[in-house]
Amino acid sequence: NHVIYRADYQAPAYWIETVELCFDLDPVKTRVLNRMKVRRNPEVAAQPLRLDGEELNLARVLVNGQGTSFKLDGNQLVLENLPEGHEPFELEIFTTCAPAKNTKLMGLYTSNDSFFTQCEAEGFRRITYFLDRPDVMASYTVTLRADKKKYPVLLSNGNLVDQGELEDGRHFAKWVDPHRKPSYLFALVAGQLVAREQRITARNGREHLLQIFVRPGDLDKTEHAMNSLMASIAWDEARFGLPLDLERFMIVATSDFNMGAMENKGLNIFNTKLLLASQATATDMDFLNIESVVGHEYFHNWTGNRITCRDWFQLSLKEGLTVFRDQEFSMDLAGSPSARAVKRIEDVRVLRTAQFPEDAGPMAHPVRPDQYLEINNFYTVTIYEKGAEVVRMMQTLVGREGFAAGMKLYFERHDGQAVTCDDFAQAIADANPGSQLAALLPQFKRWYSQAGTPRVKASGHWDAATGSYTLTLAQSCAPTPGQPDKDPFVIPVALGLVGADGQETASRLHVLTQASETLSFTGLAAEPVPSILRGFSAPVILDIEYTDAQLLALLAHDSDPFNRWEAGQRLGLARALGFIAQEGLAPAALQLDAPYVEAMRSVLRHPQLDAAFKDLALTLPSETYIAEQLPVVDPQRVHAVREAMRLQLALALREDWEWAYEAHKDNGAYQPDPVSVGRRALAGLALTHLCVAAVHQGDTVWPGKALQRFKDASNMTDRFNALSALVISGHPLAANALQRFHAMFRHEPLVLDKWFALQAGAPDRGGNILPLVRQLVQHPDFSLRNPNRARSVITTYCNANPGGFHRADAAGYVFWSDKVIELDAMNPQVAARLARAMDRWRKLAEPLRSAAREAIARVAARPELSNDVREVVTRALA
Ligand code: HT7
Ligand code: ZN
Repeated sequence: NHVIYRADYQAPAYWIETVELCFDLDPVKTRVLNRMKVRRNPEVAAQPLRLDGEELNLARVLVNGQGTSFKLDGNQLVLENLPEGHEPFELEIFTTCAPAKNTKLMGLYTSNDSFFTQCEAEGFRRITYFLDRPDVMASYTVTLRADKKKYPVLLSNGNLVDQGELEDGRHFAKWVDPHRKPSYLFALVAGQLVAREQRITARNGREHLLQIFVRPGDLDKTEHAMNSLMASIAWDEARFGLPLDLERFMIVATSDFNMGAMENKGLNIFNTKLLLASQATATDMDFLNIESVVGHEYFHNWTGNRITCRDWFQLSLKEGLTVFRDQEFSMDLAGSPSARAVKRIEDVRVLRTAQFPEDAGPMAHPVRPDQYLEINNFYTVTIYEKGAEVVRMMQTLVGREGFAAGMKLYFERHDGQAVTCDDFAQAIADANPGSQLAALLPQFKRWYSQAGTPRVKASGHWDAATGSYTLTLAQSCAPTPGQPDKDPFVIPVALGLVGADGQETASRLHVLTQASETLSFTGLAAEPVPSILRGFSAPVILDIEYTDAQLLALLAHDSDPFNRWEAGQRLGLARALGFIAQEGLAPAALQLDAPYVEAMRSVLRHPQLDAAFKDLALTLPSETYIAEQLPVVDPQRVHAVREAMRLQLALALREDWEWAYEAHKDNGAYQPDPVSVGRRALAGLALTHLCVAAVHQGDTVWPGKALQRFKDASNMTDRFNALSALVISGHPLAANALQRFHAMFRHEPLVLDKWFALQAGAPDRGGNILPLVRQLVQHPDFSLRNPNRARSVITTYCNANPGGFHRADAAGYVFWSDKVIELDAMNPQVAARLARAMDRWRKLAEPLRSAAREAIARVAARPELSNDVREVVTRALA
């Protein structure tokens, strides 16, 4: 229960060379025999061996076959009388644990009568006593014994070397992992599972068996995941020269899982939500997420597993790099430049709506943090998404080929090791000696050490007499907890100058290193419009005072699709902020100006733009993003203004939405390719606007069409979009459709999650959502124990429904505190994530701010809180 500091890192005093684990699996009492070959680390002063263990019953400890004295010190087993010298000795530990009681879902647990493990970050210590830290890499041999009828499939990492029958209807399987690994990559699975199998031959001629294990009824939903896995294997070989290093690569799905998926060596374990898909049950978004997460976990096989983290402060070494790799994978699969841009825009949206607030709030931390109380709290958008942006900037600075060369050097130097973020950055720089990255490496690495989102203020000056344009870029970064002052970052700024006629007059990458720098452009015929931070070339906030005319020009002409989209967002954002600030303006009375509406119409009707881009461009900035731009937030007003703006767009573009719907709602064979996905998304957006307009006008035609679409749809995307249109518009037909939807899919847990989330996230009308959420948590299909289900209702309501959550009567906050406390007793990780819904409470307008503080203090006052939740609420109140 104490803070851990990066600066305190010390190499382990002992190495564990081999581990032989033998499990007698039983839900109530599983016996674990752990036989290790251990030796002292000659580089560290002699000291007792301290092994981590949590919620274990210790039965026996033997050293070289003999009983030995030991102490239990908190959660550690301490062995003092160990053999002298540096020869390996055998340490045997026998413990039991209770998987069925394990509601934390860390360590060994049961779910639907099967056994699963989750060991990252510190779950292995809940299975046996161990040096549970990533820099201790060992060779594992695992024997699983269990009742054959109940658990016919017995899996662990590596290769199956033996299996057979035992007495009393039990059987066994023995697995040997040919690769050394840290304990967090250990996994076992046992249960009644079936597999989709695929044999492949890699480029180098090696044969591999790919298997995806699921519950028997789910086999028909594994084709997409298998295709994604094969695509991932091919991509990593082609782009980075990294082949599959295993004879057998297995993925298993479980419906009880704290996060999305886990990259255990050769035995990935996935949340069913990110593995199972059929056109009848999964949306396009699900298909895309599965592709990227299957890729992500597979890519960890090299970036994370072959080269792992020295300590958990280096988490972004594997996560930032692997997110970067999965983003590139999805972009490469998407194909066309426009589809790549759509993916980039989606990734940036996540960064700006989730990571920027994190970086501005009480949990702000550097990409490589300096301290933590609970490591599980640091699986964050900063470590993952901002970490990926840092890697992306490296690629921008050294070029794509230079980056591939850097990766090659990284593996040449560090394969099989546990290393640091410094080692990675050094390898990329050393492989590119003439690059700006190499020249600026110490300064560049401030991205790892300084928290907070830098701001770049851009101001242009046009001198008509000389035909020259100067652009001044000035950077700053606000204080974050523990870091009052920041030094300048290295900021790659991709920029261009766009003429009024749309012609591009300049395009370059400027690397900003000073607090302020001025760039000059000469020989220009007319004042240009600057297009700055193209492709979102750095994770910064760009402050620039554009006129509407400049933004309209960029929206119409910018050759950079990201900034084209960004111009439309800035136009919408400026209007939203203007309406919010206008005191006395009732949202119902607001009027969108004709130039903006016409610009949106032009995008929607544009003959060349892709539907997917149109969908993004016509979607207003989210409430969360709008709120982040305000010093003091009244979420109700933000919600009301955004809703009113959407209604205006719905009414003003009504005929255009009708056209868009009819032109894009094709019913061809279902394919989750970028073009079809974009068409369905735009049709869905159009249908929502048409229903919103219809409800306002008291017209029933479009809600009726939406209901028909809901009934006739041949895939979940169209069906769910139609249902959402009814729910979002608040049309009375929504109730009937929701009921039917539930009846149709009552045996499909992942679809029921959607049903719950749609309702918990629906626009609030007169405070109706909280009572509905209270009903939903009483629904027979609701369960707090299942993380997916708990998140679908509670996290959706508290995190993704600001209008419904931030109630004047503070009842939303009371609900939040009740649920955080209730959840914390069973699953601290899930509870702590929910606790983060209050991160930005200091920005709230009174009386919400005081009410929020009171609710957080109520949670913090509980004496029995987990470290997970305690860290979040303590930081929030600090
Ligand atoms: N590396 C994995 C992280 C993860 C995890 C961490 C803590 C607790 C449960 C967890 N499940 C998965 C997933 C990834 O980033 O690939
Ligand atoms: Zn990962």
